[in-house]
Amino acid sequence: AESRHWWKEAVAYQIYPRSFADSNGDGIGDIPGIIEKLDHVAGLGIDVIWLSPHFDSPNADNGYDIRDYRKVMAEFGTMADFDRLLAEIKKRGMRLIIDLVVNHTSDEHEWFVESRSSRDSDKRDYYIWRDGAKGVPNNFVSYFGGSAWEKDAATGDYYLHYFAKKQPDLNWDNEKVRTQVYDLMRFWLDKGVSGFRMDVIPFISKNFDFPDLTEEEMKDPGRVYASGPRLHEYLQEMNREVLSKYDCMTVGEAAGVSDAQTPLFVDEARNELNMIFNFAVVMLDRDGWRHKERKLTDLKATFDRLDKAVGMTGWNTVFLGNHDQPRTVSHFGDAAPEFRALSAKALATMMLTMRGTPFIYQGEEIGMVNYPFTDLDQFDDIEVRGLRQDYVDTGKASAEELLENLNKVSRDHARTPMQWDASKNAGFTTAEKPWLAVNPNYHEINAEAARADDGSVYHHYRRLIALRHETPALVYGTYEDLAPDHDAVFAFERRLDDERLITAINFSRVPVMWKHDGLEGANVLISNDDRRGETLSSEELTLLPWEALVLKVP
Ligand code: TEU
Ligand code: CA
Repeated sequence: AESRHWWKEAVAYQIYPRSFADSNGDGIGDIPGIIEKLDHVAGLGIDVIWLSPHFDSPNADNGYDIRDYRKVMAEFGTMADFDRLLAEIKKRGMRLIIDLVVNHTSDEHEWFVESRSSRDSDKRDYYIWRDGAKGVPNNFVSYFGGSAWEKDAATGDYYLHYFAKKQPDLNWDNEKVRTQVYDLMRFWLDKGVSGFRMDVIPFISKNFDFPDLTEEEMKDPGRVYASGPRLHEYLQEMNREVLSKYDCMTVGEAAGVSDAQTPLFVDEARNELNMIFNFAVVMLDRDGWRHKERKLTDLKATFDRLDKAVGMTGWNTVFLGNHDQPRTVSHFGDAAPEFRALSAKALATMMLTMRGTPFIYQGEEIGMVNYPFTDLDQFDDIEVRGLRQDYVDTGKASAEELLENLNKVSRDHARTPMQWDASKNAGFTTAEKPWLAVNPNYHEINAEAARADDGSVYHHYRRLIALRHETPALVYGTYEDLAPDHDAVFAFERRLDDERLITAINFSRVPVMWKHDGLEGANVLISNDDRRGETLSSEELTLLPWEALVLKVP
């Protein structure tokens, strides 16, 4: 049988500190703000909080550009605040994992300041430099626009940055870099954090021949960036040197990782990571920054593929949103007023009964939706600046086309402030203006109202999490798609020994029928309508629009 671990049984909740809660009225979320709101999170039954970067940073990419790994971002508070946050999380029976961003640093990190200062610097080899006299080293592109190579004034040489210019890539082939990273990991683990979410971790090893991307590879450079020759050697070393010495959990953000590569990261026998975030599901309706239609059958096939990819000796995550994605209901459900709460609950039902550790993104538990952007200037994200330069400024796309697509795909949807109550700025801040505008729908959609209403999205999540905690089959059971070809129903079974549960969800606005041997006599454990406690009297099940049931098969 499969190995049992606390991190397989856990339900995680991601906090993006900048947008969570502002305690001192400067318009920016902070650590004391998070502490004030911990009961909201604990009340859901959450086991693990993943905190997006809280480190000292000039914020070129909202903290994913770290200047000092051992210092707390001034806007977020102090190390004493962090220690108090950790203690308050533990007091509530939860754990904390933090973001490990070590593919790159900020260009303001002291290592890079020294590295760029001269070719003879003893930190020169901490980053990836190429002779300026030879021209741009290759055609690698940056995720935030333009070339991945930047010519630096001090020496005239190029350095590599897969993300912004202000995020130079570290050279992991340099043993000193690895030693420094392992040290900083120990620093936080020794403080009592329970592990890491590892930012673009598959990108750390580089092929130093730097061949050009082919036209095909150019469509998804992440595939190449994630295929460096020494990647798994480094992950095994990291595990041996650090992770194996602690009772911790690790989740790698696996941009660019194929199904075939997945077990290399998460197969237990390899001692690398516990699980990865695979982007296949969230990217199904994307073609670069352009939005495209997605069919339910493709969504189901993708979940099935990912489950088979990890098999019974590896482990997966289940997530529909994070700080880089549009809001979950807008993305996978139906944000129209009559279906918003219903479809948010349907998605929660899917996520929390699936195989893999579920990650809920802040605001998802109250069914927050995308922000109605009307102008490109309303976006804050550095990614949008890159797209404007690469597409609008060059005439490759119109501003209207970019805006229309960003209204579906932009990362800023997830970054608008958390909606706490119906007071000004949704109770996020007492400042006149938060760092990013609050969604105008906060009078209706907010945490206070959700907690007060037993029929809310919040309480639906709470019930599902409780069910998952008391049902081993929902954690350790096998996963089987029962209706892969149905174009409106997602139905799957989780089975462990004699325990069988079936999730059935209608992904449409009209009633649908689904027939399956074994439904008769099944008991409704969870319903997003009012069928809890019902016993099905037939093998035929009619599901109302966006209806979602969890059934126990006798
Ligand atoms: O994201 C890396 C990544 O591959 C993406 O999801 C990326 O943000 C997206 O392709 C851009 O559209 C991680 C972080 O989650 C993200 O916030 C950072 O900007 C990025 O790394 C750089 O650290
Ligand atoms: Ca603040």
